[in-house]
Amino acid sequence: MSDRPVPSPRQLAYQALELGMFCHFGPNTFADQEWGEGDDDPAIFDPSDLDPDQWAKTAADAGMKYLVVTTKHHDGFCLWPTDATNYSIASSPCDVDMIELTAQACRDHGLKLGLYCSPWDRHEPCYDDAPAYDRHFAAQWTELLTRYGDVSYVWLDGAGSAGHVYDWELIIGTIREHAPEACIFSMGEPDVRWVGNEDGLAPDPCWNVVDTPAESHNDFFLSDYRDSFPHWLPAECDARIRANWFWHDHDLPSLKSLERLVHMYYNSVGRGCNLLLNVGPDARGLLPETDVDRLAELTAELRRRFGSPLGEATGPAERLEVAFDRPTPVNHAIIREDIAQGERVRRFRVMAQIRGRWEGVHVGTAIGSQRIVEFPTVVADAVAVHVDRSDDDAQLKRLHVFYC
Ligand code: FUL
Repeated sequence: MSDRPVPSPRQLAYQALELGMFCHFGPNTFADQEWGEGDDDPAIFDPSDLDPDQWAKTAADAGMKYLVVTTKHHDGFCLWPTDATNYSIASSPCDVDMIELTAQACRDHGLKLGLYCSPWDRHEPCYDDAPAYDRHFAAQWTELLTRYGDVSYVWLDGAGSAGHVYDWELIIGTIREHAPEACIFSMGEPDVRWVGNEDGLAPDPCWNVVDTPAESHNDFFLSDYRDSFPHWLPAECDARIRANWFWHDHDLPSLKSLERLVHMYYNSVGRGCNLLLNVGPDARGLLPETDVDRLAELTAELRRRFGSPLGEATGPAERLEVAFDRPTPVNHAIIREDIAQGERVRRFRVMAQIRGRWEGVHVGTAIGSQRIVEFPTVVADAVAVHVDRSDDDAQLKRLHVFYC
């Protein structure tokens, strides 16, 4: 038996989610900026029709399984009435608890809730007093993780924090104490790593096991974690439906095309990563109709491609085969490995049986939780996936075959 790392239960639960929605919303939305400096007047935060239910419904309709909302971006403005600072929604004309509304909307639409709370804080006067800020930030996480029911994901963004020393024992300890089942993104003692770009594109292969800290695109670790690589550390692809994270009334032309989004899906979810796609609520507090429509197009297209497999074979097995009762055009396969057993496949082949002869149509390395394989159309009697090389016995879970 190999002693390579395997996923924890919370990582397995996270990896099964595959597709999520990111919502960046805050004073930046009203100030036509991406990184507020922490001095925007709370009075500008004044959405006319704030409706997190519309965000959650849109996400659920798009087949997304989780929603991550900015509770505080780098500008330090808190979207919940925190006791830690006055610089919050409680000082704005919009006197509601936006995180409460979002948590309720997620429950209503069957989504897991993720909370983004920026470590870097450009407003908080104690930010430069590291121990004081550690206590402040930990207190904010205590509020976020005790007031809103289950939180499945804690999103720690490294931007702006270079050179700042955080007390990860305190911060991670606080998060684990209140939300032991939540995965943590990227910092401290991460369960999930950043893929390394914001384009929704994972490299090929994109292994789940990371051997060194340098491969994880992050420098902020608890020392025990840093000293105990390799880790099971799946990558998440965070990406934007437009050019920016926050809504701007002038960036509609940057709305990504259906083709771009499908390409993104193939190169993220199709490479075994979760895709966290940002759709920024506008100054009404609603996802723009244009963006909602584009997501609906994406959902319809993915359903058209992958909604009805031509055949299915299930494992556990080292080889899976789908046989047809007549020659059938095929050009895609979706292969899953049982990652609960770890990432064992090192090299695989997809074969098609054409007029009685087996021919290779694709070779690859990583399968992981899910691998979408596209190949030139062939008319086949059967399609099979073979594992050519693996650590221990490969455990293929499922093969689906399609003609798109
Ligand atoms: C980055 C941030 O600086 C962006 O504003 C955004 O929040 C993105 C998800 O992460 O690091």
